[in-house]
Amino acid sequence: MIFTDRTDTIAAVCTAPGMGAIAVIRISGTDAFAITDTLWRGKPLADAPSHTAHLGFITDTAGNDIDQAVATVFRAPNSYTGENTVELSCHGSTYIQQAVLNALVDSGVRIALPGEFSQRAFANGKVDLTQAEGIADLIASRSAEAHRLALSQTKGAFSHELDTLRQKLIDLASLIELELDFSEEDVSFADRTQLLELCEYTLGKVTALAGSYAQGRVIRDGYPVAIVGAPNAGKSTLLNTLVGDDIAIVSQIPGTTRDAIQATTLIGGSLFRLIDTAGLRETDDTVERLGIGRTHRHIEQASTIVWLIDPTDNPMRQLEEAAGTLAGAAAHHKIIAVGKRDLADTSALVSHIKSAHPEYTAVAISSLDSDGIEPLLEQLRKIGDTASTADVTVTNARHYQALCETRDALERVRDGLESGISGDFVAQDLRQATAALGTITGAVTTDTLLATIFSRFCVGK
Ligand SMILES: Nc1nc2c(ncn2[C@@H]2O[C@H](COP(=O)(O)OP(=O)(O)OP(=O)(O)O)[C@@H](O)[C@H]2O)c(=O)[nH]1
Ligand SMILES: [Mg+2]
Repeated sequence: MIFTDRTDTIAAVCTAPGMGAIAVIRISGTDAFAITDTLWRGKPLADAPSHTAHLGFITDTAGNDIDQAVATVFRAPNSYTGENTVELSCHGSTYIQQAVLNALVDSGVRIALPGEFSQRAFANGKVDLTQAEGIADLIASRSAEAHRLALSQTKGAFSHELDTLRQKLIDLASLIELELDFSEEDVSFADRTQLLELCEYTLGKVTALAGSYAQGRVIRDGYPVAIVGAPNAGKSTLLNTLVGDDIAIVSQIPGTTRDAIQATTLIGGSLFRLIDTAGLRETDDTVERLGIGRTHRHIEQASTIVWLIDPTDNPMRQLEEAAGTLAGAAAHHKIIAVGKRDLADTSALVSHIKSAHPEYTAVAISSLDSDGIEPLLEQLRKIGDTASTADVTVTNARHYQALCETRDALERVRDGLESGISGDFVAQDLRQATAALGTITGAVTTDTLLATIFSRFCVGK
């Protein structure tokens, strides 16, 4: 899907699908005022100054009133898209929304494709690609941190950082190209040590940005927390209590959970991706063994492991297994939670874990209510608080990929400069680095790339 026609006038419902108190329909394009006026019973919008709101009636093409509405007028270029725009706030019945859209289509507008308003904003120079993507991320943000990063991206913090880097690469390239132009005269304009320094500096910045993606992805998708332990330890009950919903099946039968069950929840303003797993034990059951295999994968991959111990069923044996497996796990945070504290005195066990295994955090909980899991929540909040405070953290897979391409090309430039290879080759790698970096903000772009990016946006944005 490639949007090549930018001359027509488009419209879409911008508010969430379904019924609401108010629905907003956005109309954007050169003829936005003229077309809406044919359906507008009120002061002509074509004469209205920009950024003014007007009460009137929206009608069908036969002149029958559909709804009383407020029309907000934005005149090009001072609108989101950079085009003439009307935002109709009408009552949010699904019937009204559809009737207004139908009337608009009958009067000559086209229904906007997903992301088409944002694509027009980009084409008209209102935002660059990272800012447009930041707007989509802002709409999708589910935690305070994801919201903060998306907002900073819409304000242009990331674009600014990239533009500075790109300018450095262009400076570097022009020095090398100058040297190439005069190579026959055996003149060396570019001091290779200076070039190398500039290259190392940019490479360091690009590598750090690419490196921030691991954290950025976690912020966007949630901190992965694997809840593991013996069958019947209470893992699924813990997941349900943490999420505040009855997501996983709970029963007294050991081996109830077969497959990993994931749910996201906000804890202390941070998003967590909780993974309830199949209980660890020796078994001949084929399906259960497959589930246990998945548990081991989650133990390897999760950044946080909560190992739940049932104090009523030989806890020392469970602790031995927990300590052995956790020792080999790469997770940053390893928590041993003694569960069912409402059923047993857990204080001696917790003290023992703290002294025998100071490398792990030990807590005692009961999953019967949210008060009982407070000691675990406190630990998870601390993990959320360690989140990046940097304004520029890469959260988008496309940006990460482009940064990796830039980094790889720059590494070739550095190696080339160090080994003193011909400027032609260095210049070629440098051009690649600059082009890859340029795709992030949209300084270098293709129709296919744009179509891929904007088609992922929601309708009406
Ligand atoms: N009293 C009490 N009972 C609990 C607690 N947590 C879980 N249980 C009970 O322990 C039993 C097993 O709970 P589950 O949550 O299904 O245990 P699980 O670890 O998911 O078990 P598998 O899926 O078989 O690995 C159920 O009867 C729960 O009601 C708790 O904190 N206190
Ligand atoms: Mg379970």
